Amino acid sequence: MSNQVNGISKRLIVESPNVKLVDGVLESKFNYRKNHFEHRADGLHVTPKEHEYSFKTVLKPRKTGLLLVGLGGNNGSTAVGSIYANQYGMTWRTKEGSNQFRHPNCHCAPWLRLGAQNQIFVPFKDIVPILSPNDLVISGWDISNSNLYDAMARAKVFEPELQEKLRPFMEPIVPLPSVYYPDFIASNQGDRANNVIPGSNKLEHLEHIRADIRKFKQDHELECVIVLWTANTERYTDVRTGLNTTADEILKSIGSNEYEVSPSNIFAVASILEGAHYINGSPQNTLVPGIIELADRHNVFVGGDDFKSGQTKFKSAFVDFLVSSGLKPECIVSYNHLGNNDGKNLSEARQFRSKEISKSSVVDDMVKSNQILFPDAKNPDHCVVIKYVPFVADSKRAMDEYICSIFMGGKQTFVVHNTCEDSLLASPLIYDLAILTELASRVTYKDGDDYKPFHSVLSILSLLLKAPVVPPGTPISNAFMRQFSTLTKLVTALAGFPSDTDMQIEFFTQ
Ligand code: NAI
Ligand code: DG6
Repeated sequence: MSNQVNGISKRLIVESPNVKLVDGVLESKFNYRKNHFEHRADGLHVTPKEHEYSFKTVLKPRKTGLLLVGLGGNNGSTAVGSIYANQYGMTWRTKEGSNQFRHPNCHCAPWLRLGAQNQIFVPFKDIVPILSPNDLVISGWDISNSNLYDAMARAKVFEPELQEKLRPFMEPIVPLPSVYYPDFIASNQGDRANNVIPGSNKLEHLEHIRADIRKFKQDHELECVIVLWTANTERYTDVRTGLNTTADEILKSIGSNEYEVSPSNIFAVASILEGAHYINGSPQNTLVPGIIELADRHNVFVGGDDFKSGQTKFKSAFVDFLVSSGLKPECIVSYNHLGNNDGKNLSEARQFRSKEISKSSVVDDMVKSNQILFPDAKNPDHCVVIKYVPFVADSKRAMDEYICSIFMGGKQTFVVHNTCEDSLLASPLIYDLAILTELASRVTYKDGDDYKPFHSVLSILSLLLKAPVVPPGTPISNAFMRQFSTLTKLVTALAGFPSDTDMQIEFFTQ
């Protein structure tokens, strides 16, 4: 495993009896320390506990295909274009200077600070091997038949010079026809839907998508396929007994053409039945209990919901900081305006409601985590506004006001303004979600007798998602640094060494 630091090649060599390499499989042992707390009549009892986990990680990443639902959208075309730009080392100029060439900056999958003392940063890929975005074979579906050159031009994300350099790669790509049930996305999307699988029989639609996945896998000789929804935000579907609360119910509902089965339900079920992992990058409640049970039955990962890209990512770090430092958030008001097709779709009430739920849920765990600041567990007033303003296109503006109660009844107000091309924030999350899912598919763990895969609801993806779906009965973690820590500690555990604690005891004891 090698790593470039300041141009010097470094190898990460783990010197520990807790790790060995056997036939391409890294076997590691990890001592998980977690205190046990119990409220009793005489007080809060704490018992330090240790639990040994063993991991096996197949080191060689699998040949992986990524199928995007919504391939021709802003995120889809940006994700594909940026991979070509990276693969071919493309450079381009902007109006800021004819000699200032830009290049892809593709630092996907985060890096890790390994050593507190020496500030040693190492990319994930040098701790356990992971795919590069360049390795992903990408295809997908869209209800719009625009080729990806036209889609990229429509998205207005890349500079014109880059668009022209990408043209020979993007123009030949036309998304596969998709499933379109107009009631699930905004009515203003109707004029885009010219690439639709005919008919209205949901079972036939399911079989069509399953055949697409099988063909993709065979054509490219793939070992792993991931289907990721980056299509329009849908309205919520009903969740009720008889419809979708068990695996058998959702299969039966597709067979009987139930109205409430959404296009994203069809994609999720098709993926699971084909052994492809399914990730929901949008906020709708695709991952109903029946789909989760089906994923479990087929040993397939599902993850969601809704990419955590800009305003919410900041919020999930900032509110945690406020609560941790004793400032009590009382009121959070988050305005957004954007002019891309996502904004247009969200301008209708039911699609906005899906997004409002995912954007608002992101402070829940921080409130619940601190009964001193929030004794009644009442969330701050939290208002989310999204407006469609075509002129700003993909350059989303997000404005937040946070008001906190502080010392002696005072108030502290923070105002944040964030402007960025939305798709430049979301596209790297698409790769990271795929790369981490593929990594998870190579890991098994043992805390008893037998090695098992992770739970089919892949909650380690939470870092990248606004409203993480977690295994039934487990807590949701929204706070950014907590989520980051889960992931980074897992990666070092797989490699056979525990992350440093950040106590820095050596500096105040010498
Ligand atoms: P977009 O509107 O540009 O792209 C969505 C694409 O999906 C369109 O090309 C549309 O024709 C297609 N589509 C709609 N229904 C479909 C179906 N049933 N099958 C196949 N294709 C279908 O939107 P954008 O900006 O790419 O965002 C995609 C999704 O990601 C949205 O739901 C958005 O809310 C979500 N998201 C975006 C973030 C960002 O930062 N850009 C962050 C968080 C979530
Ligand atoms: C308005 O916020 C439109 C949304 O689709 C967002 O742009 C997207 O979900 C990103 O949200 P955030 O809160 O992570 O910036």
